[in-house]
Amino acid sequence: MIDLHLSAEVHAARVAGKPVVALESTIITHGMPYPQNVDTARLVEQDIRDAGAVPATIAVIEGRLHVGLDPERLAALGQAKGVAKLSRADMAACMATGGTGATTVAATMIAARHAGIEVFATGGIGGVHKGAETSFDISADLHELAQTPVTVVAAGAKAILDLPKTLEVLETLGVPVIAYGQDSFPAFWSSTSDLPAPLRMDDAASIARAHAMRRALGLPGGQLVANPIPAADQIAAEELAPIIARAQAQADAQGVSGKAVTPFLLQAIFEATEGRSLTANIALVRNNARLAAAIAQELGAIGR
Ligand code: PSU
Ligand code: MN
Repeated sequence: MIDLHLSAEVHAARVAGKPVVALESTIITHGMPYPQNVDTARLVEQDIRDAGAVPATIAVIEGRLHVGLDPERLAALGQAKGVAKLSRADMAACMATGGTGATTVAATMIAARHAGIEVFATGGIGGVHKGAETSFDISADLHELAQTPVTVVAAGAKAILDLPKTLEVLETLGVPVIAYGQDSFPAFWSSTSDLPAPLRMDDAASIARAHAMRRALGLPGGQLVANPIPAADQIAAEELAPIIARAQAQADAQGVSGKAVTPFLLQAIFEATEGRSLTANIALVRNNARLAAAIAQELGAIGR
């Protein structure tokens, strides 16, 4: 029933029992401008190979669920206009109607589980938006983390969000939030925030063991690994705060809502920082890819 297509590379990895790391595609279609989006996607894939694992970028193309995109499909997706942004709610409908769409964190987790991939790298997960008490805008990514057993490596949640509320919801949903190598919860473009992370681990092996332990306990959800952006690449939170506030005010004034909010804010911040937010975003995704590859390898060593 599911038209699943594995890239040759992912198929070979499966046969050989090599570790695989899932990658999302919304960051390509909605998170970064062309051509940096395609360049970054290629670099991130190569980072994973260099770290000894195999990348599987996920997207729905003409109804087919692709796990691993060959370079031509990746380049085409990165230039295509009006690609749908697929989350848990719309992924099946897109596949059923032969549509094309990029997968968010939530939809990528669903696809990864279906393909037997347990580790996934992205930039930052979606979360509770500022003003959620009136807009009710809470990303489906949070609920997915509570349901789908995939370890997601991100640089925390995007700093455009209400980070304290995002952590509260993750706690309510029983999602482990593990800061990597530090006590504070990282804030996407900035390596630290004033929020303590609920858990801390300092090596990939511990994260893999915790993943395997959840599996052994039969717990349904995944883990969020919050990996700080390298200090040299970060933008100070104090510098970003007024820029984010202005972007949010623009979004509110223009009545931006639903799926459009996150891409709108990222674009406004890109313009206000003259591209520096994108440079930082690229650095943090690559950093996350390397850690995810290490976790996938450790998980492979543990076995099932
Ligand atoms: N990480 C990035 N850039 C992005 C995203 C993540 O560095 O654009 C995307 C992911 O696909 C994530 C989505 O799932 O933003 C969150 O969207 P929303 O807030 O509408 O759930
Ligand atoms: Mn939303």
